[in-house]
Amino acid sequence: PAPTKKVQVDQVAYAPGLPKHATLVSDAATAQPWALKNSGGTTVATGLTTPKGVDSLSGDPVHLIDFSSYDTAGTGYTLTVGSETSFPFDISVDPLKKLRYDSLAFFYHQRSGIEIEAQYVGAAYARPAGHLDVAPNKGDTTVPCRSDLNCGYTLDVRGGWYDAGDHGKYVVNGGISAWQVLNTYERAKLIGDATALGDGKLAIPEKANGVPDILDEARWEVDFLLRMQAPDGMVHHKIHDADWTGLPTLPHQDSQARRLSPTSTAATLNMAAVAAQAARVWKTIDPAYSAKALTAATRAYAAAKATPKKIADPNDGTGGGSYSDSTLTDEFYWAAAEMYATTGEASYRVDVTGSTLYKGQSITDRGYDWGSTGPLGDITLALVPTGLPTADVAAIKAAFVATADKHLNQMASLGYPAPYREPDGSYVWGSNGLIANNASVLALAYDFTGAAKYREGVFEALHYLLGRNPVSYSYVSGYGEQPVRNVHHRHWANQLDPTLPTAPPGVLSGGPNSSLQDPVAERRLAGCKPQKCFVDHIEAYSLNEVTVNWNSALAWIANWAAEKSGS
Ligand code: 9MR
Repeated sequence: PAPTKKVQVDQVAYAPGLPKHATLVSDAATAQPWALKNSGGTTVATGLTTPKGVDSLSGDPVHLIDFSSYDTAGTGYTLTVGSETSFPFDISVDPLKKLRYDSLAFFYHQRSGIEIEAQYVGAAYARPAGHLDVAPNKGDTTVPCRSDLNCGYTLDVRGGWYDAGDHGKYVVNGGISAWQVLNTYERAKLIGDATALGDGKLAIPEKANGVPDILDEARWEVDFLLRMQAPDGMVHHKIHDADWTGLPTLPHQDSQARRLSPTSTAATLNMAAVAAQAARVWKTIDPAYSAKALTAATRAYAAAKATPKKIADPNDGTGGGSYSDSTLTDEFYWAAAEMYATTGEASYRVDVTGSTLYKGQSITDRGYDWGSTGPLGDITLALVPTGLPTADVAAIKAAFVATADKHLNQMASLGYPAPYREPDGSYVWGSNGLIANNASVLALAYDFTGAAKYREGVFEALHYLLGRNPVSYSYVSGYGEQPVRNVHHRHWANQLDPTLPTAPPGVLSGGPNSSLQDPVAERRLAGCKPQKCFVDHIEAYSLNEVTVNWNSALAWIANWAAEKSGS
């Protein structure tokens, strides 16, 4: 295990002009003196800690350190209490300017069906194309259905992004990720500032095609989602290996058979939602593509309405994740919202306004993820001008603001504030993704109200992810003094093979998971408190994997925070 600090800080940076908080681990009952030192070791500010008792999510006895009063930009600051010193950090917005692009760069690395070129990623990360039916690959240009299905066709489902450390491609997870990348752009364009998201900002093959790179990257996934549509309009839930491969295995080395799992209503609605969003985003940029996406979305939406309860098998988890979800009210609402926002058609409007989730009934303080997509529809309806009554849109925004208030209330009681709560107090698989998504709820509350406390909450969440947590890790690779280095990934497997790289900068680890769902977690973490259920180990796939949906959440908030920092 890596050493934990007694003075826990964001190991990357605090933004000038915003509150600056750190956490002292100490069972002293009284306030302790702290000192902020600059890179030369000179004390530039001092103060007293505030004892807060034993923290519920970490079990640590904690004190709050508030050094907000010091606001001089610089690098290499440290906080000291007695003989304990924090990792160094900056007071600066510069790291955010980099993180906004590094977090998006992740997706090019995850591309299937295309060579990853050294000119964009450096020699260590370059690799041949995966899954274009070049031996030993057995897919993905003519993929049959699972043997028990006999669907009578094969599909060309090349392309898209690999989900995570594995080589599966799952519609419901790829879909929300593409949506979130597209929403990063769409939100900036509609109510923020999209100038930093233009063409030429990312190192990808499409960087000089006149189209914003963030859209080019998302299109790689949207194209794949469209390919997953079956002849009847339904969408296959996923395509992945027949059996799990070992670590390391680069995509082009994978010799497993590839199989389509059955179509599902969730995947069909998910594709409908994203394709409808894509039709809107590309309407003027590429009208033919926009029309193609809308046709696919329309067919998918109709197919889902005709087959409303086809649930993906929860036990279909060999060689890939199951991503099964039996509650589809939220997917129906999300898809209807996207179809309506894009087309304005009355039938979709009826489906939106008739949903039990309408007017802000889907957002909770747990947040949203691949199985809970209603809030994505809310975000679209709150941002994109539609013909819905102003009062109804206001109710959606108010629900986000009320949820953001709940986050702030809970964060105020925590030693390591993070906007996320499960009803039972646990932390689940991908807790960092949920935290990042809930940070976007705080960000939207700021967009809707302009109240400073919500913006501060977003940065507090970033501080947790970047090191102000009880395990002293920056959960973003390449960022901070002690970043995760051994994420679960079949290429970035340096821990197992020193000739392979660690993760490139800007990749978010899944983070603490109190359910201990892999052998390393079981062995090492029995009895852990939720925020402490973490090890930086490559085999700890239930703690330290990386995925497209967690990085899309990180990219969304990093871009928002960079925008709000004037960069
Ligand atoms: O992120 C998924 C999480 O919500 C589930 O609890 C977990 C177990 O089913 O699966 C996670 O997704 C993994 C997927 O099944 C396979 N690819 C890697 C994903 C991240 O670990």
